[in-house]
Amino acid sequence: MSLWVYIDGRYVLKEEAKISIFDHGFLYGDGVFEGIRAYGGRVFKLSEHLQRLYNSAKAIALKIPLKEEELKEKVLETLRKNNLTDAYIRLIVSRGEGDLGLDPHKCPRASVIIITDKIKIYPEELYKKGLAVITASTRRNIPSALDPQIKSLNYLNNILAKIEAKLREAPEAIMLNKDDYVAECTGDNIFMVKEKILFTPPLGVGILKGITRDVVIELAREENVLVKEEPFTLATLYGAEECFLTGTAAEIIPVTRVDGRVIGRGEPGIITKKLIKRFRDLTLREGVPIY
Ligand code: PXG
Repeated sequence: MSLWVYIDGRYVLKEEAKISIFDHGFLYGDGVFEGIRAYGGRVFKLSEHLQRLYNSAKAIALKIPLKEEELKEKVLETLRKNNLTDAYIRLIVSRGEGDLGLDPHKCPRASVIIITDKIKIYPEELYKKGLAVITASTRRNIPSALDPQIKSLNYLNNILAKIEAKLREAPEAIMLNKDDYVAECTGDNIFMVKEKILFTPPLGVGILKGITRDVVIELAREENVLVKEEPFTLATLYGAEECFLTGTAAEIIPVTRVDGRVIGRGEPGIITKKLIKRFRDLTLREGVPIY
């Protein structure tokens, strides 16, 4: 099946979709992005993702050359053009073409790219068994240098941690912040359950404010689970009863081992399983209709 990609107001076939080697997104990672999902003909949390994209762009003083409402329509149009109802959507806004210098003022026009494709996710078996993750030695960027709340095209910090995971044959890596607190994984937020309380690191630890994280906090509260956004260390996590990761691609995925330590009984916990079910129900009920 041929896929159409939206680039700056035009649709081109995936094979012909190209950007300039002078684009500062390519030269410097100067740009922002979002990863979004569509389930059963509806785009999940589209406004929230667009809001975060515009906020990330604002933080790097990048003007998106489309109004939010227009961009939303383009996302839906791209999905329709590709006949997709269940999809992964990658929205990219790069600084655009400039010269070889850093100066963003030499890039007159930001580029907007929308890629939609079938989703590639973890095999269902891992949702039943849980992941065995490791802790990376690479620390999460300090917010005063590059705030993790900006979803920028510069993901080298996360990629370095992902390389560590792969070298140790783990699917994901936990990243700590510079003060030794658990921050997040390379592309997912992290939660743990202790004494029936659901804990997740607060934004101040230096993490991305995940949209799935927000949904999970809300669902847990609806289930009368006490949720605390509090910093915790690795030693505390090793003693958790349950642990899971959240992200647009992974949704909610259980973690059953951390650095070789078995979490709880070594299988997905009760609260985790309940949240997975509630989350899946929600994705099928809510969202912006494509048609
Ligand atoms: N933390 C980081 C650092 C992320 O990049 C999340 C948490 C989860 O956020 P959402 O809003 O998705 O719940 C992300 C998500 C992928 C992929 O394809 C995901 C992300 C970035 C790059 C690739 O799995 N971001």
